[in-house]
Amino acid sequence: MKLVFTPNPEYIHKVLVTAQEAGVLNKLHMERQVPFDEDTEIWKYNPLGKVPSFVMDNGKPLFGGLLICEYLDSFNKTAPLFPKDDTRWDVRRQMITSDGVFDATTLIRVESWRDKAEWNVDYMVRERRKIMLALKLLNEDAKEWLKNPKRFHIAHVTTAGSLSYLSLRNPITDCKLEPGDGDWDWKKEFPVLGGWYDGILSRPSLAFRLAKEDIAAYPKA
Ligand SMILES: N[C@@H](CCC(=O)N[C@@H](CS)C(=O)NCC(=O)O)C(=O)O
Repeated sequence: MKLVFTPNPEYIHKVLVTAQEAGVLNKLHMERQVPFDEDTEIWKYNPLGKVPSFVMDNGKPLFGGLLICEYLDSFNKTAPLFPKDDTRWDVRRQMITSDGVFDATTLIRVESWRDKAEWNVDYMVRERRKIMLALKLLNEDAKEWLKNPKRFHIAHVTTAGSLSYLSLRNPITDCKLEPGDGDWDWKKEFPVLGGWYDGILSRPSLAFRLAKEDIAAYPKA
């Protein structure tokens, strides 16, 4: 199994956590590709040009982080993360909501790479709105999660991943799109979600990150 990733390990966080929970982390061959590099070879794995991308042992590709997670979860015979019971639609909606926070965060950041005078502010404010509304909804979901602390599923993985990315690179405080954004603290605005996040981080699979030297050591091709 091959996992194609970027030097920014936040993009494959959910994939690594799911692989670790399924006990197949050591079966992953890692290949580093930077989608925005001119000489990137990402296209040979994924016509959509994105990481994470994946190649199964039969040589067939998979792409879309959530689909890769679902595939890896199929090896989890003890406690699969994608439920099949009555909760499956709620959990998948939560998964999509939190993964959308990650995508909106990325899109604002990518736009902010341009000179400030060239920013498409309307577009950035629209993505900002998605982050705020999605976090509001997840803050409600977290009330239910806290009632059942032993349960762990894919939406927990994607939510923790999106929140750790937001804690690391926060385009709302960086870009200051609306009044007060410079001091915005997601944990203050969404305290239930913040409390849930602080608690869940002690789970070993969530705390796992590729070491910086490992990221540098993986061959580009
Ligand atoms: N939520 C998506 C995120 C994928 C994503 O946006 N990856 C970025 C990482 S830089 C990318 O490859 N962008 C290249 C592009 O949009 O062309 C997933 O998990 O598959």
